Amino acid sequence: MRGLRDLQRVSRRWWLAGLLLLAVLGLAGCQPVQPSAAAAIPEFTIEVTDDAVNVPEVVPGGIVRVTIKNNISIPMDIGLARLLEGSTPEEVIALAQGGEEAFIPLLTKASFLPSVNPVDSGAERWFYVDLRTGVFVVDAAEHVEGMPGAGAVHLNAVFTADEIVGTTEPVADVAVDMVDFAYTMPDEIPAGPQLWEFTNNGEQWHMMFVVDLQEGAGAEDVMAFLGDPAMAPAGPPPFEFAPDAGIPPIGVGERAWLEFSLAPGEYLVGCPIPDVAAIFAGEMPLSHMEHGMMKMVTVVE
Ligand SMILES: [Cu+2]
Repeated sequence: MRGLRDLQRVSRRWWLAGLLLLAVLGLAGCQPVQPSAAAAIPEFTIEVTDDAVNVPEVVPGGIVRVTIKNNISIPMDIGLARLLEGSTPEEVIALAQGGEEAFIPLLTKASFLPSVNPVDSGAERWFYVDLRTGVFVVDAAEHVEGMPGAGAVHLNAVFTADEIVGTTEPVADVAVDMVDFAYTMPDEIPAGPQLWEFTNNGEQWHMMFVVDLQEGAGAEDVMAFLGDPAMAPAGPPPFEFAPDAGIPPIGVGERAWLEFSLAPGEYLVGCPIPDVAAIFAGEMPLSHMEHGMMKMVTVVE
């Protein structure tokens, strides 16, 4: 979904964070093609073609494995959203394309599930997600670096999960509980492929970027680069976004499982989303990180 970018534009001082987030999003998601961990978990595929998004009209509810295939010649940003009560697929599809002004209304109409930005041409990505039941919108748009241009082509589909079928919990290696404004998760994580379970138990949307800090760098360095660009220190940032790690924003109450693999080292995880409660109150928002939603994590051999 485009919403993250729009959300970033809500507050001008966050524009750089927006750019950095695009880098995170480009890296977030799961490894391609992986044997099913548990045959009991129902699965379905969302396939993007030149003129349509193909997905079954009715899919199994509960915990499912979703595979996203991009069968067109350009990279696409592909995401899922749950319709909140009282909203229609048409309004959510329109708002998802509507840019900055549409973002706050979108927050009240839909809840985001994982997105993969981008899915390369010909590529396939997967994740587990708890759909529960509901009506869902798929939004696929041409991937762009930086801020999305107006009038980008979107392809959409709508599907429904009527019945809880998937009741098998994937076996998570790393459980991350996200609240306003903190992560509860282990301090140490083994290197190599790990299945991370993300649960948003907060009252706002949350995400996680994962940065690999250079020796001697700390959270304050990341904050300095994510804040007001006019105030950013000179020179390159003393950190890098970890490849294939992190999760784009997910809505309140959502759960998703993504596999990624980290090399040993010291990492900072954080949520740079602006405090939407402050935005609703007409105030200049602090970021969730500034409210304390970040944590140092050690990845061990
Ligand atoms: Cu957050």
